[in-house]
Amino acid sequence: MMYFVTGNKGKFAEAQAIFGDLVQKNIGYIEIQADSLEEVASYGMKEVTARLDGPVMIEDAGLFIDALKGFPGVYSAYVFDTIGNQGILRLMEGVSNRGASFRSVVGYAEPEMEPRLFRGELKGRINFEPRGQGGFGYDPIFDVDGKTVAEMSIPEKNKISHRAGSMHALKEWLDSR
Ligand code: ITT
Repeated sequence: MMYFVTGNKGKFAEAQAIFGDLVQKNIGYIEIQADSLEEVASYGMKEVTARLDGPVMIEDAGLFIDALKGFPGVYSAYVFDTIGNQGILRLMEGVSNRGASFRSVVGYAEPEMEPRLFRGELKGRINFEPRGQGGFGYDPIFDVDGKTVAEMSIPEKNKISHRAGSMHALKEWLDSR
């Protein structure tokens, strides 16, 4: 059993398909204003390990758009909640370089253990219009080889995604101990 501290149901469903025995804790933690997902996750780990007794995981993710020099990056949640996918598409109007990546950093710790971080990345392209009903967040505008992530099932997304990358890295580390 492991706790996953997140308020995001889509993330939890994807993580559960990877780990199985997972318990969602929607208790929140402070996401500091920092330059990297790693800093946000490290700081978050301090807070959740002080509050929960047991194996615990958090995950910080973001969308990094090449032509926007990595924006929205660490501001992805705020940007999604304010301008959303339509706002991103508007910022990308007339931009031919559509390259982008989703990045994920997982933080993990057990009591008395120094937290560890694991990373994953998915490279793709920003679409010209949203497509698909699955996934969450920026998935409808993020295209991988002609299909948006929102057009993928959870098992399909979990074969390639940033989150599956970071979580499988954690899983491998756990299995290798
Ligand atoms: P937590 O409670 O786990 O922090 P959150 O939704 O705030 O949930 P993040 O800060 O990690 O999660 O996510 C930043 C933003 O990026 C947020 O708007 C997400 O919807 C979006 N996002 C994260 N992972 C995504 C994915 O796999 N596909 C599409 N959008 C994603």
